[in-house]
Amino acid sequence: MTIRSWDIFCTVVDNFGDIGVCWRLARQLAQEHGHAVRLWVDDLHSFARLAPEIDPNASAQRLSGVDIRTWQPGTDAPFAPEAGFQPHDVVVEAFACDLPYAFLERMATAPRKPAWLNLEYLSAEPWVSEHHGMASPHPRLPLVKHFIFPGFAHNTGGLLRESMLGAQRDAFLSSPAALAALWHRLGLQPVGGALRISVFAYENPMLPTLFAHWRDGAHPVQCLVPQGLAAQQAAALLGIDPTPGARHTAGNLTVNVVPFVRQELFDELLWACDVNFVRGEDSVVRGLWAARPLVWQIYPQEEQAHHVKLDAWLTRFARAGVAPEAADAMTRLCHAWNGYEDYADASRQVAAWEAFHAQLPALAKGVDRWQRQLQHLGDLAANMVSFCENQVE
Ligand code: TRH
Repeated sequence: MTIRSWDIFCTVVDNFGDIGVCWRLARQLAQEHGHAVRLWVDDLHSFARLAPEIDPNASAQRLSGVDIRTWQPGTDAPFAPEAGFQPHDVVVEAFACDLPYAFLERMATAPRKPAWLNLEYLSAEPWVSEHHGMASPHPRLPLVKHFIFPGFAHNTGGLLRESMLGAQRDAFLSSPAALAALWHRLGLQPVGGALRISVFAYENPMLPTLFAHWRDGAHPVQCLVPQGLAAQQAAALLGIDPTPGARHTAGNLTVNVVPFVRQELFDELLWACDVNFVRGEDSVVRGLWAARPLVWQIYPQEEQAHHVKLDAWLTRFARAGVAPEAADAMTRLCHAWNGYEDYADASRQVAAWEAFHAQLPALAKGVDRWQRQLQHLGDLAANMVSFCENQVE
């Protein structure tokens, strides 16, 4: 079927990953494919953190070529026929947020039934390839939903990646003025010769150990902590404010609390650092595209289900042609950072950092190699367009 327009429904469960992914997808479909995109969001306050132009009180607004509307899950009234709008060519329910029944009825009775996609959470697990594209008929209405699984392997939806991202990164890295502008925006002075580390994380029991080790270590470390959970933890530890501009220096460690910046600037922060601690679903992908050594704090799930996901991801990294010692160092530090039992002891945590630090050049090469391979999967937005064009009647 021919595709020209999209409805994307997003609910903000917690944090920024849901809206982060939906906003990226919506912008890309509008800007790179020229499609009409209507993005339905239930929490504009979270959204405004990533895109400060968003008016949190406006029920309809337009930004970056995307038509942004508010909705409340479970409320049918705004989607009744009297509301007067037709569903677009493709309807995406992001992360299994249930569509309002009134909207589903509109889809079922539309002159041309839309393609209906459920965009799933990201996982590197092998089963994802088998489930990507699966169809599920609605129990009552004449509609079929298809499941789109982003992923790190062929036969998945791939990963979101803007077509100009590589060129933007190269331009940024070759421009001292762009780098200086970033430091200015973040409100900090770079510490000469320091290993620059960004820490975007949930509260993490290993943080005090790392801080103490970096403070007493042989190499200067400048640690940039975006405002939020990790900054609150860092500030409480160091006796500073958890607000942007706060700074602490002790021994060889400097910690800067930096502002939570618009989504595009977050990429610049990752490009400008030597090591990036990332979290959740969207920033781990941005960390990969930054092609720097990265440490992933995966979103915690019940019964340690997230450990299986993390290990699947680490296995894929190890198979991407990276030096075995580097892959092993990455695994150790990710295990320690994600609270694996083997790393409960501070001395094992420090050893994991030291092993990672010793492998930084090999890790940089390995991540760069993997991210180049991952680009061959095509990007998720383009893959979703072609899925609808080729596989949905
Ligand atoms: O905020 P998160 O922890 O989101 C989580 C995860 O995605 C998790 O898988 C999901 O289940 C849960 O939400 C509901 O981490 P994530 O996914 O990296 O999202 C953060 C977003 O914030 C990402 O789009 C990058 C963006 N960001 C900025 O725009 N500016 C910033 O300064 C920072 C630090 C992040």
